[in-house]
Amino acid sequence: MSSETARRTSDIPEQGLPQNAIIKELEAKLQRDFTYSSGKILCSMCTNPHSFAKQIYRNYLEKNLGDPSLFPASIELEQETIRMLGSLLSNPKASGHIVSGGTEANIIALWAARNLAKKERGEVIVPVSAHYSFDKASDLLNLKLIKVKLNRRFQMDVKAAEKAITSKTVAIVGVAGSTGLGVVDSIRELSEIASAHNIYLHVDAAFGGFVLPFLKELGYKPLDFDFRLPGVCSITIDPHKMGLAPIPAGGILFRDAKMSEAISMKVPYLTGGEMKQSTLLGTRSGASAVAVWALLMHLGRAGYAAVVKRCLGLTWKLVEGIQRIDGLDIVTKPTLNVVGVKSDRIDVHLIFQELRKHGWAVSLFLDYLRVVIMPHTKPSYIKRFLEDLQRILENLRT
Ligand code: 0PR
Repeated sequence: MSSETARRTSDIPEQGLPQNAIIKELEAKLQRDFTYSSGKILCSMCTNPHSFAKQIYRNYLEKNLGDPSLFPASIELEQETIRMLGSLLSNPKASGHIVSGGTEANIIALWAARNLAKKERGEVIVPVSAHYSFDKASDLLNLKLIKVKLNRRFQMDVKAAEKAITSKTVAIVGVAGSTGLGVVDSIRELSEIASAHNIYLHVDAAFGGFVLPFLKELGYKPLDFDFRLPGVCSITIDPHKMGLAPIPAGGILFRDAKMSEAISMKVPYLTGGEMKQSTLLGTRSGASAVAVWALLMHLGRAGYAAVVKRCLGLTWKLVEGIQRIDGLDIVTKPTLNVVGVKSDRIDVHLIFQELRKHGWAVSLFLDYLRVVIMPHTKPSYIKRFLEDLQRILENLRT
């Protein structure tokens, strides 16, 4: 037995090991993980970050946005990044932060909405398709989630949402790119309702935020979802999903700074004197924000549009392929690069298990499989996936 295998995994070595030995051990230990480059990951809303963003991220690992007095230039870059994201979402004056991800962004949005509303035992109206980060947020913030059914197109039922409004409502949440099917709720109608009742509207575009702004120029039907709609108060948009940035990088944008003021805390003792913080985390990655800034500058709008064009093109190839396989169909026509796959003949759990045996990672929802076509997906992977699916279906049918 080698000394490595003899070591208990709970032991910190008494004497440090040479770096090469550790690197070798890590390579061996991490081999079981999936890799984006294998082409087998079809379930993730994250991707292999852009190489330039990785390089920039590595260069600035020591930056801490939690201490603006030490890193004022990094904070300035974070704020420039927010303004660029704001202009992508039709409001260059938006305020906000690069945060750890969609979960933190959604928590921050509801935190602000709750504080602004100043209501006892507040309620938040969400579609049943909302990401589970809203369950976390409601638990943390002592808010009750009112889950509203979907219409036939898997969008939040707007009439049901309006009916759910009470004197306790502190916010309505619309999803622009749902986790399961990539569906975009009718944010325009939600905006009208929210404005009419003077209620905070948050849009979760964690996934759709880097896709929807490009639909029009790519010849797809554009969908309103952003600050152009007057009722929209805040938007989650995640650079570490379709933004190609290294994890962790989420984004929370508020229509104006007054909204985020509702959650700002005074931090009196830092080097630069009294500071205000309006994020959940204290110490937080400056490298993340700088990498997003650098990537926005490097890819530009055209670069992101090209990424979206490729993903959507491949999505449609996948859809055509799925529809050609006897026994399979799509759940709904995709708006974004997310496809729900269902079967009226074979239990999707069985298909999921067979795909897993073939090394494919897709997501298993209650009665459908989710495939996400991210920038790491190549046409050859889709071709192989469809071939395997076809064979799996044939075998399961016999
Ligand atoms: N909002 C929406 C609409 C989401 O889909 C997600 C995550 C979040 C918020 C939360 O974002 P964070 O995970 O950044 O906090 N959606 C993915 C999902 O649940 C997250 C994911 C990503 C899961 C990669 C698996 C994976 O491999 O499917």
